Amino acid sequence: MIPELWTCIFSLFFFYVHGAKLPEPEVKIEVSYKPFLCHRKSKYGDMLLVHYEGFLESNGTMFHSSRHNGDKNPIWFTLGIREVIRGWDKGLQGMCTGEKRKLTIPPALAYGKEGKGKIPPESTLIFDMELVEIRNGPRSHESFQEMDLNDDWKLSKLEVKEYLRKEFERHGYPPNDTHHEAMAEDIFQKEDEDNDGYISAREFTYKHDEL
Ligand SMILES: *[C@@H]1O[C@H](CO)[C@@H](O)[C@H](O)[C@H]1NC(C)=O
Ligand SMILES: *[C@@H]1O[C@H](CO)[C@@H](O)[C@H](O)[C@H]1NC(C)=O
Ligand SMILES: [Ca+2]
Ligand SMILES: [Ca+2]
Repeated sequence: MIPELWTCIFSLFFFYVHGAKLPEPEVKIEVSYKPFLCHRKSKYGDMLLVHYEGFLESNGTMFHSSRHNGDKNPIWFTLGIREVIRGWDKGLQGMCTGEKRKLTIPPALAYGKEGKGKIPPESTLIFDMELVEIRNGPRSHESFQEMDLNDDWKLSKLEVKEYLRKEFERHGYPPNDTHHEAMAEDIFQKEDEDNDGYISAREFTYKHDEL
């Protein structure tokens, strides 16, 4: 076959594959307050303490406020491991302590086709977020040695769960095995690339700034 024809087929192939691909949904981020001092910015794997108010974009109804609902305390979560909706994982990176952001999150990065509780299917959500505190999370570089209890330069699932348990206790949350198990599973799925049941120091370090 003539080479030009191959080139042509290839171009068409790429045109179709890439042209047909849906654009990755994005979070719209508006910074409403940026503190003057910023010692550290949030990154993948950090534990964040946030206050938030969530609204339906459709009619402005507030469906949750950490300041007014539940125990009225801000909440802790680990950034980037899908502990929360993907819109938070994407929209709360590079944020300073004390910073406030308004996030507009499309349904694909929130509760999607199913919705949840007061949130109808296919809802775009608006969150007013305030970052209260940043701590080293289970995946930050500084944590590796602390997590590696037997100093063999790799992390077992038990070591990761033990660390999560300690982190939760330190923040005044009751340890929750089910929750830690799920978080550890999630971490291993992403980090244990060669599936040997351990996260090596190399695996741990390399995937970091991917998001
Ligand atoms: C806003 O929309 C939600 C979901 O469709 C509905 O439950 C709620 O009653 C609406 N609120 C107002 C004030 O229209
Ligand atoms: C533990 O975590 C799971 C999953 O996150 C949750 O469903 C359950 O209610 C929690 N249990 C307690 C005692 O907090
Ligand atoms: Ca170890
Ligand atoms: Ca491994």
